Amino acid sequence: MSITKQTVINTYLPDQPLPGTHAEAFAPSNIALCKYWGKRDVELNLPINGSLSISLGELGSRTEITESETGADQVYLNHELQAEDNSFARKVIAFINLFRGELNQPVCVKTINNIPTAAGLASSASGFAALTLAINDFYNLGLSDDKLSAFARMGSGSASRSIYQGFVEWHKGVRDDGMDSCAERLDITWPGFRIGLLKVATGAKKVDSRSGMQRTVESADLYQSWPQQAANDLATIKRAIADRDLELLGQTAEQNALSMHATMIASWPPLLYWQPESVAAMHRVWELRALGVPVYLTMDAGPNLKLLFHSEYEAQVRNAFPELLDLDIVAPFG
Ligand code: 2P0
Repeated sequence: MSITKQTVINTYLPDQPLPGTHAEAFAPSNIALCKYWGKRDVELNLPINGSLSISLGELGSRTEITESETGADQVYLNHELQAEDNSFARKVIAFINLFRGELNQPVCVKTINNIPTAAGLASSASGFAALTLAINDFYNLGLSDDKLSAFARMGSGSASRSIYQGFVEWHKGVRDDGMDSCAERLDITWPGFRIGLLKVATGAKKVDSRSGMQRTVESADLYQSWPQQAANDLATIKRAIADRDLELLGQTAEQNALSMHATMIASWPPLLYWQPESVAAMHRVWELRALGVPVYLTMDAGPNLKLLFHSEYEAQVRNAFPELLDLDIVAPFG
């Protein structure tokens, strides 16, 4: 049986957290170049494969924790007070409960996501990372980066990577308590690296990634080939980053993303996050490549595309995708 989150946290926390007064933290969103898809432990969000991402600089979540002045917990999202039974508020308070133990101190938690709504990006990674950083500060826990990453992972797997900026590798780890399943920043900068956030379709998805990946693991025979491919792709992507080789990075990331989607499509019931507009945008990427512009795509559990390219091709990419607004092209190294 799986170890519970609470057991893990109790093992690694000071006996009793100190009551706090104020804390504020920011964490970036991230886009996986080698994807996390499938868990070996659902309770602790322990992945079957390692993954690697790029953080999105100033795009992400800012979370503030203060003492509640009303005597009850309060949760705000983008300046709006959330009802107690709202799913976001419940997740935030459940996560805080893991850390505050017997401390009878109601808190007020305010989260602001500055991810452009046009980009269609999920915010659970940056949200749980910012919340973990703020909790560490608020209760004076003094946790190491490894522990912050491992604890953020218990909120949402991809949040383990959002503890850091730049290129980040999440080690899958082998321990039952998951404390070696944490992320690490790669010591590499690449000023010309660009990510285009291309929103091609609107509307909430019907199957969230959490249940989507579980369905894939349980029902897709094709998933059997995924862990080995992900391990190979991870190694190739690390090499491509070290060599600043955009073509090798782009090819591997694109094939990795489409292979992940192939495992989803091979699930039962089938899981296809693509919309007709997604497929049309893929063809536009491939046409642009055929014209000699090295631009590559990656996609997560949704219909939108993320484009990977070098700054010298930004004008051509903008021409081919006029719907990309200024804020939708991210320069993760400034
Ligand atoms: C990733 N995704 O590596 C992959 C690619 C979606 C597709 O991480 O259940 O929200 O909270 O651990 O982290 C989205 O999954 O899932 C995700 P949980 P999470 O970015």
